[in-house]
Amino acid sequence: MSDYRFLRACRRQPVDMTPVWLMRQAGRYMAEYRAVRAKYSMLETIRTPELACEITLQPLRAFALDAAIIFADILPLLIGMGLQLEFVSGEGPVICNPIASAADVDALRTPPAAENVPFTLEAIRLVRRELGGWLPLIGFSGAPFTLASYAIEGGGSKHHLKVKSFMLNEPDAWHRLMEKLTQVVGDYLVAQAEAGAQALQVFDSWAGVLAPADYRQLVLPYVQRVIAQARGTGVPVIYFGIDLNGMLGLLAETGAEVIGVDWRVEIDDAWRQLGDGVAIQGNLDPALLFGPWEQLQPRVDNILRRVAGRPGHIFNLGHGILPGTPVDNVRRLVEYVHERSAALKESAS
Ligand code: 1CP
Repeated sequence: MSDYRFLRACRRQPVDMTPVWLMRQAGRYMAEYRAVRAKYSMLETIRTPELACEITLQPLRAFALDAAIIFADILPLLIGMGLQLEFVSGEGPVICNPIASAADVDALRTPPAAENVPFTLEAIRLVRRELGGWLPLIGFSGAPFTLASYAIEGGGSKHHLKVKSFMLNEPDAWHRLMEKLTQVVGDYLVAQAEAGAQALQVFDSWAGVLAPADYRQLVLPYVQRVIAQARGTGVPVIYFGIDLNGMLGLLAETGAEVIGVDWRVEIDDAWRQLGDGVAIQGNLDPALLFGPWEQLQPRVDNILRRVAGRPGHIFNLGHGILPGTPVDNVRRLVEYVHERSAALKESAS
């Protein structure tokens, strides 16, 4: 049995205090990160295991976090499949040759992770060596739908109209695309666990743009397959998306041990809908970190009060930490979640 607070919470075992980590905890809000990125491009930092390792460790040195997450991105996986990805500064990711037809789907390759993204697997091995027994390491992948969305839209999107049109107009090609992504994502998750990742998070950031019936029919079966494959390695799996609060009952069917929730739902309400079979991660609005501590603290208390010490809560934000987030609030948040949750447990026993 693991002694790491984070892994115990994933398995809904009791903990001494609530574990906390932050999605995108390595990133532009940290001066240390900006210093590395001033010298190397996004893809260079991801493709150089020593740099990815260094960036992974930066937030752990600065804050009392309970887990590391490997520094990488969900999108480089698409490069080996045949898509030309660039990170354009100030604009985000861009794919120069997005998928527009069934023939484009059929031309996609499905290389194994060891060939496609060996640098991230090596970075995982490096980080594990550096961490020793200090903290557990989370690996991650984009989920098939969210990757399909980038592959078809060619970047971020407001209405996700191209991906939705493709689903409707090319139903056979849609399933072939999801099959290919499922194969690549499943293999990537397993390879990360084999390289040393002790938990795996599946980011389905944009699945919430779909109606529940479409999610169930066109997306959920693929999510279930990648999660079953990942869980076959024995490590806990976290499934995360935003705007999924209208389909929490369905998320309990993904097979993930932990479900990540955004901030548009009260955490106890979300947990009631998810049921007793899963742990929960979230759900602080990342924008709250821009306010004064006096505003932030009662909102953190609200989450802890609603969880009421129930085993299986991992404190996190409801989406990634935003560039410009005041570092002092991050430090204070992490310390406060530990102190307050420990005190609540003390007074309850
Ligand atoms: O330095 C920079 O300006 C690059 C910003 C950046 C960073 C720090 C990007 C570009 N990716 C990352 C790293 C990253 N991406 C991590 C690192 C590990 C960590 O510390 O948490 C992770 C987990 C991701 C995952 C990711 N990338 C997601 C899923 C999570 C989410 O926020 O929903 C998504 C959607 C992406 C795509 C992506 N990559 C980068 C940006 C700016 C985006 C989002 C673009 C969009 O809004 O469509």
